[in-house]
Amino acid sequence: MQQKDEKVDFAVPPDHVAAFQRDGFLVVRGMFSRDEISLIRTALEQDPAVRSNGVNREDDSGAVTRSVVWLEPGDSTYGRVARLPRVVDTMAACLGDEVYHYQAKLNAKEPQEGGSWAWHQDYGYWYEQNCHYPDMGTMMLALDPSTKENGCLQVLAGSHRMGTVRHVFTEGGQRCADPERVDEIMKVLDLVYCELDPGDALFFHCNTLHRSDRNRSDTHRWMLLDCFNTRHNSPFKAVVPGTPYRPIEKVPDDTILSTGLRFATGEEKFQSTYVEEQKKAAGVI
Ligand SMILES: O=C(O)CCC(=O)C(=O)O
Repeated sequence: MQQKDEKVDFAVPPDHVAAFQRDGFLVVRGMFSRDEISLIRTALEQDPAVRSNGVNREDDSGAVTRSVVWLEPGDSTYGRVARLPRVVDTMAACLGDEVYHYQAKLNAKEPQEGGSWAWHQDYGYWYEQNCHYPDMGTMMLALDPSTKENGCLQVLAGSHRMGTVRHVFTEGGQRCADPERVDEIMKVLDLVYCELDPGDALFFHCNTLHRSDRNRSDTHRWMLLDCFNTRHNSPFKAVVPGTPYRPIEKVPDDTILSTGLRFATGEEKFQSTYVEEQKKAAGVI
C-alpha cells in the first residue's frame, strides 16, 4: 500500500497496456495515496446525496450490498476521481481511444452482510444499452483492504477475448453469464482473486468475466467503480442509463488533496433521478 501523502504522479507504462490487452484486467498498486483514499471515503460516507440514493441489492441468498449509482462524474471528491488524468489516460491507453464517463458506482459490502455477484460481463448489460462495440471498461478503486474473505473481485484472465457470453437470470433474478458456459471456461482459464489494498486500482475490460463472494468477514469492503466508454462507441439510440459521448473535463492530478472534501453538487444524476426518467419514458408515471 502506498503510504506517501504527496500527490501521485503517474504515467501509463506500455507494459500495463499490454497486460490489460492480454489478460483483460490490470492492477495498478498504490495509484491513490492514503490521504486521497481517506478524503474519497469520508466524502462517500458523509455526503447526504450518497446516503439517500443507496439501493439495497440482494443476492440469491438474501445478502445485501448497498449500491449507489450515478451517471455524471460531477465535482465531488469521489466524482473527481473519474476526471483525473491518471485514471482517464490509463483507461484510454488500455481501450485505444478517447474515453468518456459512462457511469459510476459505490458498492459497499458491509461486514458479514455484503452480498455476492454471479459471474457476468458488463458488456452483457451495456450491449442492451445500444453500444455496438465491447470497447468499454471499469476502474475499481479499493477504499478498504479487499480480500478473499470480504469478497474481493474475481476475474477469469483472458476471458475478454472469448466474446460476449449469453446472459441468463439466476433463480434470485440476478443477470449472469450462462453457468454451463462459465463452467467450461473455468477449465481453460485462470481464476484470479484480485486482492487489493486501499489505493490500489483494478482496471478491467467489459467482456472480462467477473464475480465476487459474499463478505463473510468483520471488515468493510467498499469499492468505487468508474465505468468508461470509448468515443467511437456512444450508444446509437438514447436509453437511460446508457450515457452518450461528452468529453471528460479533466482536473489536475493533485485535485483530491488540493480541493479537499466536496459533496455532490446536484449534477450527478443519481439512480433515483434516472429511474424516474425511465418510468416516465415507459409511461409508468
Ligand atoms: O462489487 C463487486 O464485487 C462486483 C461489482 C460488479 O461486478 C458490478 O457492479 O457489475
